[in-house]
Amino acid sequence: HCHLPQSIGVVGFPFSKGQPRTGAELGPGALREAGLVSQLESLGNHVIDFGDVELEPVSRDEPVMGVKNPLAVGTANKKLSDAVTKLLKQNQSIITLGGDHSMAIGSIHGHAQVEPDLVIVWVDAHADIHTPLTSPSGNIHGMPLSFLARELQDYVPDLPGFDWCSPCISVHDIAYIGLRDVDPAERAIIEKFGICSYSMQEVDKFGIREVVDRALQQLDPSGTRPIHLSFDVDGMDPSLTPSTGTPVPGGLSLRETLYLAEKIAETGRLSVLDVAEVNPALGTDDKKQMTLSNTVDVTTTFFGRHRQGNAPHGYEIPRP
Ligand code: EXY
Ligand code: MN
Ligand code: MN
Ligand code: MN
Repeated sequence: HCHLPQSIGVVGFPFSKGQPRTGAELGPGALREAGLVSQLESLGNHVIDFGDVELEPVSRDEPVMGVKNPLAVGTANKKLSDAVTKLLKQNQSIITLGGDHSMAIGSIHGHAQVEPDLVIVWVDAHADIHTPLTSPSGNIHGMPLSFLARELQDYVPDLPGFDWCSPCISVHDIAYIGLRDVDPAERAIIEKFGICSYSMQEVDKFGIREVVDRALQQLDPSGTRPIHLSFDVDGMDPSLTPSTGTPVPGGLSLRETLYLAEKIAETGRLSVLDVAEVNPALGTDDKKQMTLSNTVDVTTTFFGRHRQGNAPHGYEIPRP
């Protein structure tokens, strides 16, 4: 089989206030510098880099109910949402380069304005579904799904900067893959609503092939709905992506992650890919390079790179 070349828009979201460590705002620049755009192009994709979402500093931003930087996170994500909505109308697919994982608020919201029928595959060590009231840390990167899911709105208070953020998905449109650090309240939310979850235990038990098949089948038996793939690099094992803010041992291997990416690419329905939580300021230079090269390899695999190799489109074997 082969992939039709895609038109892909790339947009950076240089933002890190959804969590306390500085450096995640450098993710988009570092991924570009690692050759992401040219590697996507070399697969035959038509790629346009739209640069970074322009973010303005926020002056007064006191915690609200323990939630940190609500105004900064809310206003930045409004801009990302508008950018994704606009760019998706001109491109088949969008890659959003984070930035911490609070970026999923804007990215999914913006995606849903164009594709209200989207499904979400959430690859992460964490469930990122705390409400502002259940979060142990107040860091919004652990909460994005609670702002987006209709079923959770009774549990989510109004926060400054979030007035634009109307819920746009159902909890039943989410499938997790790779979980291994889920807080008690998050587990209670997953169980209460029966959210589709494949933790590392299921990956061990069934294998990645069965996990990906089941997740896609449960989300969308018809196999027709657009896919939002929210890829937190801490879903992979920290031996592969060490430069990230909240590493958790025991993660997805490179082979498991590439298999997942190949299968998602094969659906032809990947509409938006988030690449979240790369923090080039963390770890030695070696660790940073490893994180970037593994992340670029996974990202290009979501857009047609195959481990079996890719023959150039229209290639003619040279004759003497
Ligand atoms: N569950 C923890 C919290 O809410 O503070 C840790 C969240 C980490 C979120 C990371 C990026 O996926
Ligand atoms: Mn995350
Ligand atoms: Mn995570
Ligand atoms: Mn393929």
